[in-house]
Amino acid sequence: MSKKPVRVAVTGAAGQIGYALLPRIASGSMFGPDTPVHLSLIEIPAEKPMAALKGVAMELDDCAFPLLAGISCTSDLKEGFKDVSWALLVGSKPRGPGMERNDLIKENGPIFTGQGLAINDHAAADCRTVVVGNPCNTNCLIAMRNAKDRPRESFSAMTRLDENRAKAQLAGKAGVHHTTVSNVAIWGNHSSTQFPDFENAKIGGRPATAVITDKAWLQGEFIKTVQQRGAAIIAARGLSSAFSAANALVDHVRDLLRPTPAGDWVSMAVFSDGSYDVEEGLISSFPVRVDASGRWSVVQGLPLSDFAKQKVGATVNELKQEREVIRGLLG
Ligand code: NAX
Repeated sequence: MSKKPVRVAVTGAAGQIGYALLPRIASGSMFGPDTPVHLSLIEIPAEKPMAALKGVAMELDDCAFPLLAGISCTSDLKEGFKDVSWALLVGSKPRGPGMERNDLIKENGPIFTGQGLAINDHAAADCRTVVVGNPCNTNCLIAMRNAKDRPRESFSAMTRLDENRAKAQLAGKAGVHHTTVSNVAIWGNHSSTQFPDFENAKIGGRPATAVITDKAWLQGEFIKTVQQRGAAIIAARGLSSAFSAANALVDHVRDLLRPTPAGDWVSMAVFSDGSYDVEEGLISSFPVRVDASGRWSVVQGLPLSDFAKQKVGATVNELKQEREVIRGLLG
């Protein structure tokens, strides 16, 4: 192994997304076939998750992945985030029976206070943090605000699964392969208020609205299907999305590591600079481009109809409400 291994922390590593994600990282899907990785796996300090984590590490050993330089397992945040260049924050508590969304936000918020502080103090100087654990936009806001010495640009939350879901729906309706669908932006919150933007999407290089002329479907069923896809998977499988979420995280990190193909964009939730009237400082999903030096910027000047503006406004309002629930955690 001539290259220095990339150190990657994964929280919630014994969970179901972790189980689908770790072999993808260790086999080279995330950082490429020439880049060795060291996995720093973080779980909560309780017997069951730590035992499960041990089992996951044993399975990783048993794969004998050529790129896997090492594995460490811990519940200590200082140790877990020490010198990592990537902090993938997947772990959080699932919503319990009868629990309201606001209860979940209050329950999970403090996790991201501690993790933000630990990343701030112990991660490598170039560390980039990606939040998956829900509510991921608001958890990302908490982590970013608590990592006071870190650049805000180094934080993002994952809406790539929503983008991929939207692409699959548009391709299915148009009867084409999903690789011909491009320029799909997810706006706002990773929740059932998100706006999957069909107005600026393209299919085979043409406006999606010229290929799919069923406006009622685009404005109705399409949006609802993407917004509710997570719930539909739970209803069908009895468990929430796992390998599709892991796959989207692989896509998200790769999107940050290479220049975005010319003319296209990717969706990720990043801090708002006020673009498109999204309040400055919120973590909102936008169409984003990454340049050759690895810096992202929000794509400017996309036209949004009154319909789209109303949808974006609604999802941004939800982000503001979530921020009020955890305002005390914002450092
Ligand atoms: P699981 O319940 O299978 O696993 C979560 C793991 O996190 C558990 O092993 C638990 O012990 C651990 N954990 C909890 N608190 C922790 C803490 N403070 N530090 C370290 N580990 C901790 O959930 P899974 O299906 O893996 O989903 C993980 C998160 O991803 C959930 O919050 C889920 O809602 C969210 N998702 C986000 C998606 C997105 O697109 N942004 C899509 C998929 C998924 O719903």
